[in-house]
Amino acid sequence: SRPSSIPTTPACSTPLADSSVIKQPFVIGVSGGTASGKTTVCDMIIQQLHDHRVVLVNQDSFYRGLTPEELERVHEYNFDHPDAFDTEQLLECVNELKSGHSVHVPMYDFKAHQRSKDSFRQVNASDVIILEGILVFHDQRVRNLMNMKIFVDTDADVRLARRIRRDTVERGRDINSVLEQYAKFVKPAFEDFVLPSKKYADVIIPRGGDNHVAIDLIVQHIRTKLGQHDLCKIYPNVYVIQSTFQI
Ligand code: UZR
Ligand code: MG
Repeated sequence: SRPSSIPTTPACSTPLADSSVIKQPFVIGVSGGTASGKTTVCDMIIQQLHDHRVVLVNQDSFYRGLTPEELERVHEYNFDHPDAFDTEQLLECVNELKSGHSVHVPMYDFKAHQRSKDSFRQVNASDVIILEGILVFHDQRVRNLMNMKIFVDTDADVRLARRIRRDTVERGRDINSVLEQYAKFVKPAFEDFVLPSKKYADVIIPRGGDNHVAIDLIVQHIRTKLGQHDLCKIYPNVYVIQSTFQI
C-alpha cells in the first residue's frame, strides 16, 4: 500500500490537473559530422518513445537565407561555419518550447539556399525536444538548454559516401561540386568546430543508426530520466516519501 501522493504511472503523457505546475520538457541534443546518421538516430529514438510527445527541431531549419550577392558566389559560401546559422533565433525557439509554448520553425530550401517566405512548421509543446545538427554543441547557451547530449560518431569515409549520395539525389548537386565543397569547407569545419564539440557529449554513439544496442540503451536512459524529470517537477516531495518508505 503506497501513499496516495505517489503517482503510479509517469505523469508525462497526461495533462496536469494543477495548471500552476510548469512541466519542462526534456531536451536532447544530437550532434555529429555531416551524414553521420544524426537524423536516423533521432528517428529511431522518436519511434521508440512513441508513448511520449516528442518533437524534432533541426538546426538546418535555422540556416540564414543567402543574400543575392552571396548567392552569386555560392561556391564560396561556408555552410559549415557556425555563422551560417541564426543561433539567436534557434535559442529563442528552444526557450519557447521549453516554456511549454508552441513555435514556428522556419522552412529552409537546400536547393535555393533560401528560407520560405510564408511557410513555417508549427511545433507544439511536448515532453521531449530533440535538437539535431552539426553544430548544436557549439554555442554554450544552446548546450545549456540540453538535459542530455549525444554525439553520433561515424567514420569520415562512410560520411562522405553518404553525403555524395544525399546531395546528388536529394539536394540537386553534381558530384564535382559536392567533392569540392567537402574538401574546401565541410572537412575543415568538421575539424575546427564539430569535432572539438564532441567533448561536451554525454554519450558517443559509434556507427550511428546501425548501432541498435546504443540506441536501446539511450532510450532506456531517456525513459528513466523522463520519469524522474517529470516526477521532480510535478511532485517535488516524491523522493522524500519514497526514501522514507525504503527505511
Ligand atoms: P547535415 N548545406 C548545404 O549543402 N547547402 C545549404 O544550403 C545548407 C547546408 C550543408 C552544409 C552542411 N554544408 O555540411 C550540411 N555544406 O548541410 C549539414 N557544404 O547537414 O547535418 O544533415 O549533414
Ligand atoms: Mg540529417
